[in-house]
Amino acid sequence: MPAPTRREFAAVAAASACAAAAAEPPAPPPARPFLTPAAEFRDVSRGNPVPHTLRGPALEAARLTPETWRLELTADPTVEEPHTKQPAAIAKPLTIAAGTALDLPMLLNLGKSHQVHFLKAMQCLNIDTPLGQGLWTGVPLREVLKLAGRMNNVRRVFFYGFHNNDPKQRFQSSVDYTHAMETPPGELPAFLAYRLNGEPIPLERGGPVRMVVPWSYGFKSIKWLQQIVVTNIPRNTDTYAEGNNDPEAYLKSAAFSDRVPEKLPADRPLTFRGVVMCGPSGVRRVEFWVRPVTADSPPLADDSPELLRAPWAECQLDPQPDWGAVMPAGVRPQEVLGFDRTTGRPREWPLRYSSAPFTATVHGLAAGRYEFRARTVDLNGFAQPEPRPLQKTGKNGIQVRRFEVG
Ligand SMILES: Nc1nc2c(c(=O)[nH]1)N[C@H]1C(S)=C(S)[C@@H](COP(=O)(O)O)O[C@H]1N2
Ligand SMILES: [Mo]
Repeated sequence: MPAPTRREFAAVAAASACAAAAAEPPAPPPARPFLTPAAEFRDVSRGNPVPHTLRGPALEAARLTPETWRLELTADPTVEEPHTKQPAAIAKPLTIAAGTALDLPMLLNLGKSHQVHFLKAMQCLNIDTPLGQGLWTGVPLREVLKLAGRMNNVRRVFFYGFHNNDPKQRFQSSVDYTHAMETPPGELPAFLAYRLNGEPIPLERGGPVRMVVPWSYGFKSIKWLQQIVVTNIPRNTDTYAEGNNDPEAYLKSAAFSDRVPEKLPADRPLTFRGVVMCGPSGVRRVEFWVRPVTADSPPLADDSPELLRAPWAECQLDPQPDWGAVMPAGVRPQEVLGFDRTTGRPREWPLRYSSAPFTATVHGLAAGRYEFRARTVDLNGFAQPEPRPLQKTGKNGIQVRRFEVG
């Protein structure tokens, strides 16, 4: 068991804070910063050695310093029957050998006319709670693809980052050509990020340059990005698919409740916390249910009749933060995608692809054992884990927090 973090004990801290107050408890203070400091993201990195452990000359040889970083953009020569009869072709490949690879000053220069900012919570498809939430800044992938000039026979865009010379260690992902090039209004583009929370992306988070695919789970947001390969292979060949994951899954809306101490005090309001992740289906509300149990109550499945008929009650989303204070210096809220150009407020809340904290305050629980659950109801009216209960398309099982009162 890892050591409990500050956040895991937030529920009890909030509960005692409420106990100190007289009648109706005030909203407890936020238990997590709205933007996760870059060093506090949970890390999911493959490789031996993991790229962010490289130092000095090894780091330079890996081209992972701002000065040595290069991005190559090439065409995949693969043909394979029956689906790929002609290989992809581009007019102007960007390669280290020809001295045409993109370097960081060139990418930052492209940012002068095409820079985008937005909030995204990074979530691993196989881990329930988001790893962290950041304000990411960079250049849309389409602007980088345009540098290659005219393209032919391109149906997908593969990309991968630094890995050592063992091809088995390559961690590759992709998007289709249409998603790379044409962002529907109101949607967010895949982009090459070079800043996180207003600072250069640290090596640990995949800097100098990381791909960020807003609508997807973390596996498409390739760290230490160095290669983009356009291809005429129409299939998804993402490395993550080898783990039986659906590599085209987009983020699910889901509520994730914080851990709860085993014992909670009686005779006072109890405040439970969590974070809601907002996928493209949106979040109509977050609900909770406290179920009395005995020590040997069997687990309840997410689709059991008792759970589906339960008296779920509404959770409170925390008030939106002070956007001027949350944004790093130099980033105005009105410039952030998803925010209104004039008011500087998010156009929807929770904001698509980001996460927001919620609380549930429970009064008058008698001594005994209980389970706490929280779930989302999306804008279609589907209650978590519907409409995609398959966990390999994104983790959205309903968490069960057992505790004892008194
Ligand atoms: N190059 C590279 N990029 C990668 C990975 C990796 O192992 N290597 N892991 C991916 C996965 S599965 C996840 S969930 C996220 C995690 O991002 P984080 O470590 O910044 O939290 O990075 C993604 N990008
Ligand atoms: Mo992941």
